[in-house]
Amino acid sequence: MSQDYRFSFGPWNVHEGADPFGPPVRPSVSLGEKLRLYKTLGFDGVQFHDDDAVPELEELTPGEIVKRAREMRRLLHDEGLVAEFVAPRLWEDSRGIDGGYTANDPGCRQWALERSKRAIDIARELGTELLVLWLAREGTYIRESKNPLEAFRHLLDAVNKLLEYDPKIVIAIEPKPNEPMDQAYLPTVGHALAFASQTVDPARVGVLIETAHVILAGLDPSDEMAFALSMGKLLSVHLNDQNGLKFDEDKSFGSANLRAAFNQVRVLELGGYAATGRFVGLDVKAMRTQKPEVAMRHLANSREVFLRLVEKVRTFPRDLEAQCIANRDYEALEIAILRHLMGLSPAL
Ligand code: XUL
Ligand code: MN
Repeated sequence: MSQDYRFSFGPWNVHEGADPFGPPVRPSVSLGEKLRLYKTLGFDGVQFHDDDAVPELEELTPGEIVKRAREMRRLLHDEGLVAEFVAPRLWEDSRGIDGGYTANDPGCRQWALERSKRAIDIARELGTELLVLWLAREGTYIRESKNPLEAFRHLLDAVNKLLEYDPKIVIAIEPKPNEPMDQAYLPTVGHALAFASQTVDPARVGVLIETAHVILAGLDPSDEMAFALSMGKLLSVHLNDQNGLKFDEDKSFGSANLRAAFNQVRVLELGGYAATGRFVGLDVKAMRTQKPEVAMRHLANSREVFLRLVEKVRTFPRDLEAQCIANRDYEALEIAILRHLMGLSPAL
């Protein structure tokens, strides 16, 4: 079973524990040390921001960036790891304050495009064709600050230019409805896929779906995943959990709503996700209270929950399910699922 799925996470998932209200509480872990953790935690894929792979890339020429990325690939190879994707980090630089692709300042928009091209260069050198766009600041704090029709045109223009820059690159949009912005321009999977259909090459644009982001949009993560899977558009996932409508919590997978986690796994199983060879990505944060030596267990725990839920999906009795559905007795189906999740016999 664990051989069916490949798992990935990003180096930002092992972190110092700072939050908006308090400083770091754990020492920094170097990228080299983080990479050594992957295999021991059961992970084979690394998700990169562009500057995770090539630190301080704004100080480097395109040629130097390519050279550093090549060195990173060797490091990955030595650890038996592969890069899953690269994501341009447009939201930390001062030129991204008003958004990148949708900034009002044309100079900032140009910067965002060039930075994204460098991210594609890095992806190419790391041996992956997947570019993830979490459109962090592409939205507004107040609606009147941008002409949204122009903003959508700028967004489409930027994505088209990236598709044209590298004919092999595949773009996964990671929708999120809010945070850091009051309102994001592509808040849901539906928005992202409608947008994808308008690009110069819709076949190369899909989505990365994060559990917490979908919950923040008031939607059901398993339905969003099924929607994308039904169109062959689910390029990656960021499994985690979220306890209601508050800040983006990135809790361990299944920790807030085990049944919703079961349903996400069920949909990935129904949609044949494992056979696509795509990674099961975890985007989970350790609690700030964790001591340094156990501040990576949330990753192994999330993977364990995923694999145990695969087992739960596969062992739920199909005849009982069919019988409940034929009788339209969904109360019976529900209690059977709950018993199964509680480790009891579903038929009792
Ligand atoms: C933000 C988020 C990011 C992206 C990668 O909420 O989920 O971590 O997944 O930049
Ligand atoms: Mn994410």
